[in-house]
Parts: sequence; structure tokens; C-alpha cells
Amino acid sequence: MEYQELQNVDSFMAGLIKRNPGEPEFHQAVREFAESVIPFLVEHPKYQQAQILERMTEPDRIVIFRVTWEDDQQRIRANRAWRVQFNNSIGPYKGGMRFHTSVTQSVLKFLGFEQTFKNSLTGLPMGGAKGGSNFNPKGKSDAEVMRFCQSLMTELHRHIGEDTDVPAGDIGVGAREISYLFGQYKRLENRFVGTLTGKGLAFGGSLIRTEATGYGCVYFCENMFNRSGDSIKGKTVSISGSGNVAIYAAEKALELGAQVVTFSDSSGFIHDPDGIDAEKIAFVKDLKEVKRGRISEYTEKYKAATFHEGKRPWSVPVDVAMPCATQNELSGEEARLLLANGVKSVCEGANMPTELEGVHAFVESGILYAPSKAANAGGVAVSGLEQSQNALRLSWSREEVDERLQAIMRDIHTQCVTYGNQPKSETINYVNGANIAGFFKVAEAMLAYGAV
Ligand code: NDP
Ligand code: 2IT
Repeated sequence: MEYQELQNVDSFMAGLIKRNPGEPEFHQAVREFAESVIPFLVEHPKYQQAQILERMTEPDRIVIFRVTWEDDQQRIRANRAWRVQFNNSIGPYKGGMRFHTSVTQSVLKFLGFEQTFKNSLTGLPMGGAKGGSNFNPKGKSDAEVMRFCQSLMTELHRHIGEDTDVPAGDIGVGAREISYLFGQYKRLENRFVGTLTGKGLAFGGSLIRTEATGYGCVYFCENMFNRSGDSIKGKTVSISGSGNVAIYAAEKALELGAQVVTFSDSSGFIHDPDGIDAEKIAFVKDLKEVKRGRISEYTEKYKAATFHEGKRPWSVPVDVAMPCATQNELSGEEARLLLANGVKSVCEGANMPTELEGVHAFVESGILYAPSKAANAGGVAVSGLEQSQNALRLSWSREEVDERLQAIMRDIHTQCVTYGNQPKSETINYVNGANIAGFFKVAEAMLAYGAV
């Protein structure tokens, strides 16, 4: 890499795009980060002299491997898997595994990059990583998923460890997959250690880990409202997705007195103007987690609800929008529509769900807009607490973990307010706040280490 004199975002991005061709999601994540951090770097030349931004945007390493497995018809199948170990300056690598047909190196690089700063914001000693495979778990039997997970772990186990790299779940990787992965890891290593998080409660898992991302997202939203004496209570909320993050965001929003009116999946969204209550959430949980069905089936049971095939929920007028499905699921146009319909807050449960144009629209509008790095850090935070409990060989109560989660989300909010304060405005730029606060700790560690 040429020594770069930092001029502006565009010149920095031109170099990054040249070095990483064909990786649009990675470019997008870095650009959003660079827009916040470059003005800060210009004021603090010590980071630039050490080429911190250039080094931070280069992963420590990427492991790529083939996963061969046998399907139920005894046919041999092959997939590709990755582990992107992005940055371990402040702790062992930490981040989820994603199984989805859309997984590419670009997607996992954007996720590993963002994970580094999200983990820094939690205040826990965790570096950033992400992994996954283009394996499609949809329509596969439990036995097929098991064989795939065992084959994947047969290679991955060499690259991970409780003090090296600690994977967890993400899209397509839930309790079932983590159990198969952990079982194979334990067998290969002949050691029972907390090298994966999101484990079952019978074998080292933490209470509240399943709920943590969704709950944390709502806690963050409540912190934003509370700052101006308001609350999520009584607000209408649209949620996209109907997986782990979406379900528990809905559960906590309901508990705090909000009315949730949408869920979605990759085939469309449901709108329930009566509000999605606890019984309906339990129905969705069973539908998606146990029956592995489609969200459209909701309208067969709840007749007042409508299904909108191939559509996303952002046309429904609401006070709060929580994208909880996947990256780039909210366009610039949809962001403007939400704003025109009077949205007061957008809180991102998914990673990078809003296209850059939408991010700009939300920030410029001055609404309470929480970017994913800050808003969905509750999941990995409780993963960090699971690691602590495993190291101590004990388990904390539900109340204790929930209190720690709330304290961590409050602290992330405070960091965003500190670094995202705008001199001539009442509003907080939470994007700048999260990026600069997350950057700061990682950058200080890298500076201290010298040229490594
Ligand atoms: P799940 O696999 O449990 O659920 C994913 C949901 O999103 C499903 O409803 C799925 O629909 C939908 N979805 C996935 N891909 C697409 C797509 N391309 N287009 C439309 N809908 C899609 O995953 P999680 O709930 O765990 O993850 C959701 C988001 O939250 C991801 O961005 C993830 O990175 C992020 N996240 C997750 C954390 C965790 O702890 N699990 C922590 C922090 C962030 P369908 O069933 O049709 O595929
Ligand atoms: O994106 C994320 O933060 C996660 N999927 C959770 C990672 C973790 O290690 O718990």
C-alpha cells in the first residue's frame, strides 16, 4: 500500500476501492465510517502519521475453506466458508457466523469491520470478526444442518479458541446450529471451554443472550427518547424481519408500552393495525423458530392483518422504525417516505440496514437515528458476558444479566452523545458519535503497540 496523505473521504475511498475490487458492501461500510472519522483524524494527526485508518480497514487475516457434506439423498455437496478476523487490538476476535445464500467475502468483511467498533463500544475486551457460509439452511433437514455444521467446524476449530476467536450466531445460525458447532468443537478439542457463545443453557449458555440484541435495541431507543423527556411508551413501531432480533425487539417494545404493527421476511411483510400482542409474538416465535414457516401464515390466523407480498414495511406510517432483517433493506427513498410520514426514531437492529443515502437523510433530519453499531451491540455484549461466566465457571441470574445489558446500552448511548454532540444544534449525530467513540479505543491500542 502506498503511504497515504489523508485528504478527504473520496481520495481515501478511491484507494480502498482499488485495493478491494468487487466488494460493494465493504466499501459502503467503510465510507460511512470514514465520513465520521476523517474529520476527527484531520484534527488529530498522530493517528494519520501511524496510518491507523489504512491499517484498520485491512483485516488481520481471512481464512477461506471448502465445506464438503452429504445431503439426505447421499449426494455430495460443497460450500464455501470464511472467517474474517478483522482486528484483535482490544481483545480476542469476536463476532457471529452467518449462513445465507447471499454470503460473500464482501458481506463478511463489512460485518467484521463494523463488529470491531461495535465491540469497542460495549466496553468489553473483544476484537472484531465475522464468518459464515453461502450454505442455505432453508428446507434442509436437521440431519443435513448437523452434517454441514460438523464439517465446517472440522476446519474452523484450528483457527478459533476461547482466547483467540469466539464465534456466535447471526442470520441462519441460531440455537440449533450453535449446538451442532459447539458439540463438534468439543469433540475435536477434547476441552469444554467457551469458544462459542449463544450456547444452550444446559451447556454454558447465558440467560438473556437469545433476547439480548432485540432488547438492547429497544433499550437504546428508550435512552434516546428519555434524553428529551419522552419515551417509547404509546408509540407505534414497525419492525422488519421475524427472526431472532425482530422477535425480541417486538417483545421488549410491547413490554415498554409501544404498539408493534409489522413483521416481515424475505417474501413480504404483514401489517396488523390492531397491534401485535404477546400471544401473537408467541405465534410468530413458534412459526419461525419451530415450524420454520413463512410470515404470510400470520394472516391465516389473525384476520385483521394484511400480507404485502414482495414489499417492505417502510410505507406504514409509524413513530419508530426498527429494521431487524438484513443489510440494505431500507433505501434512500424509503427513508424519505418514513420521514414524510412523521417517523421520530429509527433504531437499527440489523447490521447496516439503511443505504447510505438513507443514513444521510436520517442524520440531516435530526430525528433520533441510532446506527447499528450502537443500537444492536446488546447481542455481542451479552456474548461477552457469556464468556465471562464461562471463564468464572458460574452463571448469573436473568436479572443480573439484564441489568448489565441495560447498563451497557446506557453507556453506549452516553458515548454517542459525548462524541456526537453538534456545537450549533440541539440534536445528536449518533452516527458520528458511534463511529468516533468506537474508533477511539481501538486506535489508542494500535498506537500503543507500534508498528504491528
Ligand atoms: P435470523 O436468521 O434469526 O432472522 C433473519 C430475518 O431477516 C428473517 O426474518 C429473514 O427472513 C430476514 N431476512 C434475512 N435475509 C433477508 C433478505 N435478504 N431480505 C429480506 N429479509 C431477509 O437472523 P437475526 O435475527 O439473528 O439477524 C437479523 C439481523 O440482525 C442481521 O442483520 C444480523 O446481522 C443482525 N444482528 C444479529 C445479532 C444476533 O445476536 N443474532 C446481533 C446483532 C445484529 P427469511 O426467513 O425469509 O430469510
Ligand atoms: O452482529 C452481531 O453483533 C452478532 N451477530 C452477534 C455477535 C456475537 O458474537 O454475539
